[in-house]
Amino acid sequence: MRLDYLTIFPDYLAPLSLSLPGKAVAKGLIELHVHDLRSWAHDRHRTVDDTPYGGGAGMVMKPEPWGEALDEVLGAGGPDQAPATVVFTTPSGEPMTQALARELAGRERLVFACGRYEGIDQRVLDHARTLAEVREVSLGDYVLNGGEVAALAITEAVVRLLPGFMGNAASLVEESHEDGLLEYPVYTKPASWRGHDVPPVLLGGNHGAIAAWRHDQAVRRTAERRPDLLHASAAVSGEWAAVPAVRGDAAELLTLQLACWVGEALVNGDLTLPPLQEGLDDVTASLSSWDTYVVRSAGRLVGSVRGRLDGRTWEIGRLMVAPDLRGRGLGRHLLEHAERVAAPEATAYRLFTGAASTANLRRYKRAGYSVREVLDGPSGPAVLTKPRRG
Ligand code: 6GU
Repeated sequence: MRLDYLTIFPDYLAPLSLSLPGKAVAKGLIELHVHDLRSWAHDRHRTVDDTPYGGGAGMVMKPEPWGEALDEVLGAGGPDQAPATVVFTTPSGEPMTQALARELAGRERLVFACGRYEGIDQRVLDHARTLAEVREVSLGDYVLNGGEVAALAITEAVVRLLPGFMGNAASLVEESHEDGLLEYPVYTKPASWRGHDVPPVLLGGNHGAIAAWRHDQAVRRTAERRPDLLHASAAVSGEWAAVPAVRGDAAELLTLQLACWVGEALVNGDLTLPPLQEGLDDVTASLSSWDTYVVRSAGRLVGSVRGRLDGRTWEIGRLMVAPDLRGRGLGRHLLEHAERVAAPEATAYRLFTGAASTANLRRYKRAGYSVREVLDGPSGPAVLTKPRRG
């Protein structure tokens, strides 16, 4: 693997030749190249930044040095080089995770572009996308002065996963982490230290009991420190807040949609229902033509509904609740929310459900809807309406 770094502080990356990446270089697993971005700035002061168009605080990194640097570094491997992935380190990137480390560990070339100031001119990223795969990556929800520390951290997470670096031990350790849970506390000798004792269960040889204790500790820690990692069904609060959906919700919306409509398809004997035919692009596009709302519980998207005006009727659709969280009032809550946010011109609500979806029909009737007609179609969708009051 070849790793390149573009930065205005090459010294900041000196630790790369120490410790872990240094060891990987010595083993011949990786090749490191640190570049000073200013060597592609040609004015007397080797300027790399300028004031932002449109005004605002701070400085923006100019496109020209970045453009030349990327052209040169990406071409450095010769004509039959492996394709590179360019990692722009930025607080507005996707979060760095173990999964992303694993993904990057599979690349043959990584180029780290370390941003400074208020960011890099957007056209640099647009240009880079014409040359290579581009990832914008953040270490977390806090702001550093520049992306160099992030590039170091990402490098360390990636390099330790390279085959041959730590033998198989590393991957085995990774695999044995209980998925999605924080690590349990660990102890070594002595069994008693300054009045603190090692939990007795660890001193006995009962491996089943030890595994159970560790699992319990991992769950407790996760619930305490990272409730967002726990499965929603283990942490459901009953306090639902429907908020407008954003593009980043689309993948989870599609997953929930598929989970919900497979059941509908089976009940109605129709696997051609539109919600089962859609892909990520369709769901993303729908966010522009509908007012879509989502409910999250402990970070997980567990419910959604959408509405839009058709004449003077507020059409409500895609009312969905995660299958494992039904029967807790979330569906009713979402329906009431969809009615509450109807456009002011609306004089009635309308929704559709499969003619054979008796549970849905019962629920909608209880909420004040009546069946207007049953349409022609494999699932004979029923059209229900309800007048708007007040
Ligand atoms: Cl990658 N860069 C900067 N400047 N700040 C950050 C970050 C990256 N990740 C979290 N904060």
